[in-house]
Amino acid sequence: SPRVFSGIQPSGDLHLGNYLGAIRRFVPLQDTHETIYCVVDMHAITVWQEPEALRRATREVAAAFIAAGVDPKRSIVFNQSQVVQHAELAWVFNCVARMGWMARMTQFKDKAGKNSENVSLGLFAYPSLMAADILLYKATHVPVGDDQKQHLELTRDIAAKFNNDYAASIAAEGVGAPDGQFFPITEPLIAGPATRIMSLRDGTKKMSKSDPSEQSRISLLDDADAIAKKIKKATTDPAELPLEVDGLKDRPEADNLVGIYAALSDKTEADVLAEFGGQGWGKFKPALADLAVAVLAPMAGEMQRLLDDPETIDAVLRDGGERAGAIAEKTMAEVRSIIGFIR
Ligand code: AQP
Repeated sequence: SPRVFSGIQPSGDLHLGNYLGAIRRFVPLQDTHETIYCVVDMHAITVWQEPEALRRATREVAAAFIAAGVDPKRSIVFNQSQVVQHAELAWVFNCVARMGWMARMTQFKDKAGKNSENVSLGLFAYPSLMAADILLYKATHVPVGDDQKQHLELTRDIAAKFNNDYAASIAAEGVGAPDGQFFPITEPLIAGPATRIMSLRDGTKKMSKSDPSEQSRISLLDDADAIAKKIKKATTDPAELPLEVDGLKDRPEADNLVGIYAALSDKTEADVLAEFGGQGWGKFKPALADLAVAVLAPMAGEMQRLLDDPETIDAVLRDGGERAGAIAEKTMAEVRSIIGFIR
């Protein structure tokens, strides 16, 4: 049956990009797929996290999932470190993936910057752990933002190489799918108007948790006042909104704000321009702020309510961890025999 896996790092304030690019899309998939949603705390520590902040951020991501409409009874919701098989399979994949594949990853190059001698080894191996997250559950589909496309391609390469390197053993163990493959070649689900939300300060940079400027992102826990202020201050060019979608070309800030409006209102950019084309930012920005508050404020309230009761969140994560662990151990037991590890 089709199975979805996706993860979010507890590495700072969740923002509108995480919501529109990923979390919001988790909800309808519950009707059509078996769904597994993970707070990837082991990914988060590829860069330094204060332990107390990591615990808080882990609960915050789980609360965001639930507040957005993920039902922890229908979906499996857990934090990655509770299921040790993620680390175990990642090691196997470190031995399947090639150095050259990893070295081509643009996210590593962006995050490491000029200082690549001094970042953690984990940051370099990040995509290998991500492949393990997905393939441990033999997930067929992964809803992510556009920035994760390259990592998803690497996941497919790792699955294909493992299937190929161990083809004889997979057949001998009788653990392949009917087509002989052990791991599926996972499809990314990257669609809609908001697959890459850009910074409010710079339309050429993606909105990001790790941007030092809080003005660059709308956080999911921002209050109405903060949301309105950030949108009001968002960088734009001086021209009016265009009448046609074509007119957004080479206007990254305008394109971004119109895209956010479209995504938040479930309309197309063309619909939004039919309403606001020819008008100035003084009209559009307050309308966008009202819309953002209408969508985000109830969710922030629900997140806050959940966060006031951390024991309940931890119990959800523990229950999810047990259910995820059962699936993970089944895959891992097969992987150990395929490789030739004695138990
Ligand atoms: N700006 C974005 N627009 C659309 N989708 C986005 N995602 C992230 N930024 C945007 C999607 O959110 C999911 C979770 O991402 P992550 O926690 O793994 O972190 P990330 O992709 O590295 O994004 P961040 O939030 O910007 O974190 P930092 O600053 O730590 O790198 C993914 O599905 C991602 O595509």
